[in-house]
Amino acid sequence: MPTNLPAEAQKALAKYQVARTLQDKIKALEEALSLIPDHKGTEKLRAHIKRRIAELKREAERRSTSKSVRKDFFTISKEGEAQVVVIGAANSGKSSLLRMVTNAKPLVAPYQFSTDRPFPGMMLYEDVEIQLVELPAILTENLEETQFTNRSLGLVKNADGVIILLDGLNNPVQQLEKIVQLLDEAGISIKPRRGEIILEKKDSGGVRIVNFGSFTGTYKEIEEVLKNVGIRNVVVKIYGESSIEELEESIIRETVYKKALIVLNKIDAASPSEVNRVREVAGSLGVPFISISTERGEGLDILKREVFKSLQLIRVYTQKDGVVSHKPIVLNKDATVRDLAERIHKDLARKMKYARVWGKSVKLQGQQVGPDHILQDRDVVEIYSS
Ligand SMILES: Nc1nc2c(ncn2[C@@H]2O[C@H](COP(=O)(O)OP(=O)(O)OP(=O)(O)O)[C@@H](O)[C@H]2O)c(=O)[nH]1
Ligand SMILES: [Mg+2]
Repeated sequence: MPTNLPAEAQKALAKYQVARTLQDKIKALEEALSLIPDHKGTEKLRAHIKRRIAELKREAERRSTSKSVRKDFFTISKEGEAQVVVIGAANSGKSSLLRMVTNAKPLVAPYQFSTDRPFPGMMLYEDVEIQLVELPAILTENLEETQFTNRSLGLVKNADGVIILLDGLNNPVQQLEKIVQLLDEAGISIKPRRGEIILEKKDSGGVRIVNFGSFTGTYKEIEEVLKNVGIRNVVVKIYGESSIEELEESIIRETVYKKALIVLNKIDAASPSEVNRVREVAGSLGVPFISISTERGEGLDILKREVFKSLQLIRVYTQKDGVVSHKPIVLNKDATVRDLAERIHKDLARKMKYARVWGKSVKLQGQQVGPDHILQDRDVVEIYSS
């Protein structure tokens, strides 16, 4: 953020920090935008502000429509180990996909909006249950927004992962670009994040910086930027590889990062050169890409595996008196033996003395480990407690 912003613009950004309602936030940001001169040095900040305004306007719209619709229609409670939503343009084959890989039987039809409410189904990947939820189309066949766009995007925020399902017969590159833009305007990023700065505002204590990663600028710059927008008491937590850009982003926007998979459907009829172009765009976003045909059943096993992989989960099997459980306990990647013990029983983590582990995370099979030992997919663990 340029440190030499006009005083009036700084004031408007400070106003944004304390604004309570959506309308006040939009007003403050619009005011700031009109006061920030447009040149190279302010380009990124202006872009962040514009996106945040779009995001707030969407949120306002979503709130006004969801009042008139019965809420329970549009919420799906999570079941299984994770919830993955399937989004896309009308007729891209979302219902067809659910029919092929889950136990659900939504209506498949050649006309658009045949699905007009979220539709859940359970997918079994090996021994893990993952819930897939088809969301009503966020784009029409002409790639324009639909009556469902805002509400469907609202559900993406709450999910553990998202499948972007593209219709291979309907300008898939353009579809992908529009969907990424819609997500972005809803404050959702599917790009793997490089770094992140979290701001925890306080009532006193000044600016405190805690660095868990690396920062490409100076702490003085951070303090300057925060002062400019009227944030005086805050704990700044730096993760990963962060720069002033991540700081700006956290001041202006509240981006949520979602694990995503880009899936192109209808490869039985799509043009191979177009498939390759989508692959390239997905690659440039850093998001995994696969192509499938729900009609011919092609690529569906790969899809299941990639969904599981993208969620970054591990399965751990507990052993008791030499007997290994059939059902895994599913944990986040990098989970420790302590996390496993806590999941089994609150007291077990406290009472645990040591564990024995078989699998990829140990050199010696049956190795004795402590609570901080990091587990890997398919480990078998026996916990010994006092
Ligand atoms: N050629 C081809 N057609 C497909 C494939 N998958 C789905 N379709 C066709 O695409 C049309 C739409 O399929 P749906 O599964 O209903 O699509 P949807 O995304 O759920 O549509 P809405 O819920 O209306 O947004 C149907 O006519 C399907 O037969 C495929 O792999 N190849
Ligand atoms: Mg459908």
